[in-house]
Amino acid sequence: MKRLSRICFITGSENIESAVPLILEAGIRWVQYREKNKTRREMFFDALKLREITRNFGVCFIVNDYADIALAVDADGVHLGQDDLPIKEARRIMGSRIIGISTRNVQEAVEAERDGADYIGFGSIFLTTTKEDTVLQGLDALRRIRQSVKIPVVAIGGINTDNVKAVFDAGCDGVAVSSWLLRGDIKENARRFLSIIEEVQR
Ligand code: TZP
Ligand code: MG
Repeated sequence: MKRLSRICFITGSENIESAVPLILEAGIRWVQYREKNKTRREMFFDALKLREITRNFGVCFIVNDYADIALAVDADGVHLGQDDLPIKEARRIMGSRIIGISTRNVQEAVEAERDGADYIGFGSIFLTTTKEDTVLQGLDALRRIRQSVKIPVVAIGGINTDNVKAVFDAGCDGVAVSSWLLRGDIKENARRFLSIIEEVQR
């Protein structure tokens, strides 16, 4: 099993190039490039820059939605949604790179594991404004997902330094965070997250 970090930073739509180095300087070792409003070509160039930055820090870099862009920039993997390329097809072109997939219920989680996903994303755990078409799942649903699969479960949606302990206590292997890391002092936010996660894991 490829080893995943406990926290993934999901890029926001602004300040990508300035935010990511701060996040990485603070010690976060996993970045997902997520963009919903740009052209595929613009995304390719963003991803290329982020690949360079993440490579310089020696950290994991995943591209959301698009396996072609992930491969074109030599990313470590791709994160798929339920409407993206099926996992089995993605596996054929991604080889041993990481494939993650967003899931919304036990059935999707079990299918993802059966089809060879390396990890599943599950959310939204809490209220979030980052994604509009998301279902509020809560911690009990996260516990049920945890019990339904063996592959790592990465919780997402509305996670902050006040609730992250409860999320790990519900059994997830990692968390994916965007908006909370990006408001105010990015580096300090990332440090706070990491120190709480370290405490929780002890
Ligand atoms: N799915 C649910 S929330 C989210 C995705 C991809 C983005 C991250 O959410 P947040 O609340 O900004 O950390
Ligand atoms: Mg997607």
